[in-house]
Amino acid sequence: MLHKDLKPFPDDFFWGASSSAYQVEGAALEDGKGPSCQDVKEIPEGTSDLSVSVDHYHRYKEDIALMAEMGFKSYRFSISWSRILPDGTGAVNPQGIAFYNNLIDECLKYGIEPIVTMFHFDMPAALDERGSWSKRESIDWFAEFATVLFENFGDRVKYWLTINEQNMLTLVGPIIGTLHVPEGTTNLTKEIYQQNHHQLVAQAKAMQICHQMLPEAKIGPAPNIALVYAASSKPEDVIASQNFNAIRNWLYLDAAVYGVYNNLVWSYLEEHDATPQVTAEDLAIMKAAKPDFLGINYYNTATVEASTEEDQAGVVGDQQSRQTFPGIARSVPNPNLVKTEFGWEIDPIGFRSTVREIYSRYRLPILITENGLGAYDSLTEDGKVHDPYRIDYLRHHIEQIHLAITDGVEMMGYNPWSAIDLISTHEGIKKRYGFIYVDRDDFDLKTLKRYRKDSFYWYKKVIATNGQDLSD
Ligand code: BGP
Repeated sequence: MLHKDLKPFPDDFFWGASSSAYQVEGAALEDGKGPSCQDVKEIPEGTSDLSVSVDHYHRYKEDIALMAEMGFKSYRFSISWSRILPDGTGAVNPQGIAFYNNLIDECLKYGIEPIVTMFHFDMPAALDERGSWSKRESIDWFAEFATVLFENFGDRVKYWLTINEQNMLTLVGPIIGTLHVPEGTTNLTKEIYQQNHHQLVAQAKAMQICHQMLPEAKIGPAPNIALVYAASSKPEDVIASQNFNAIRNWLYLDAAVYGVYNNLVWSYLEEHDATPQVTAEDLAIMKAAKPDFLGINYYNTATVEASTEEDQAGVVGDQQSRQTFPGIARSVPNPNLVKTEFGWEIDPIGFRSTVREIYSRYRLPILITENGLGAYDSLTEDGKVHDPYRIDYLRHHIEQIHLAITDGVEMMGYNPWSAIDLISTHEGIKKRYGFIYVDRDDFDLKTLKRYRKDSFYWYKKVIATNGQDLSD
């Protein structure tokens, strides 16, 4: 659509940014916190461990004050399951409750809406040892955790996200350090999609508990959605794009919103003897759960071409990776897009097409819970960080949100990744995303001092003008 006049951003648009507990807090085993799978995983070569991260646990007051200085309306962060329940179930850690009470209160002190992700890649190690999401009882473990969260924080937290990027847990778990493979697994696809099923039911149960305990609160999923393009106008490439859209994207949103399994994906699972065990009660729970909005992480689009059965299955790269499903779809580079220094394609127009597609399928308000540019930032002698490349990236993506709003897509907010530099899932602190620079390297904690990047001042103006002024 060519728009003569753009509709304004909503007055209550959530301008903010995001983080996750394991990537930002540190204090990994402090004040009663139990280890999570992230604290016991094999650390990717050449990257920092998560014992300190950027020490948000001790420095959150300074960090929230900096977010308030930018004018944030919201801060999307996650709560560490094993900081609240060190063993994953049972005894509650009072110091964990106290930390998140303080973090939430600090946000509210500045009028910043806390948007809480319940699960962000950090399964308690104790539950990993008991079989993690392989076990059907993981549904009850998550329901217990959800109840503790709603009991303790539901009086002040009005926006909840269930599982961060469940599709990435399923598709690229090994990269993220979250894949749990039980001894003796013979059909890995079946195992992974059974775990995924338990997550779908657990998510649905958490939504129901939220609506029962906190009738005023709003809750939704937070998948990583990338619209999948056909590499050409060849009909078989279009079929391939429909296949990968279903496997990568619609499986998760069809289940969360309508409580049904996407038919293309179910057919793919049948073909590979990988359909999960699903009970009538599971489906009833999934159908009864009604998300109030959709949290969406967007980094870029994907492009696929037709694939033959002879193709080699596999993943090249990470969550924005190239994946091949023999006979179904084969990811290929998009020659029309430039890439970041870390190889991720950049597609602002694809942002608009992705949210348009989501809205036309699900007709629910969309909260952007991640979008951002990982880059090698550097600190100058006089304490500056010049990141015009990040300003450009964010400007171009915000422009597309503005167009989507004018297209009639209900956009609730924009919370880019990340509020402050933090530890990448697999590329360390060197892959920086924040508006706030943290003075540490992967193997040298340095001062951990915070510095305002140029993008900090730019975003402050964007927020002050409610998205009207995106100029440098
Ligand atoms: C998303 C995760 C975030 C964050 C982001 C950046 O998939 O939800 O936790 O990690 O990707 O990715 P990376 O850290 O791999 O650069």
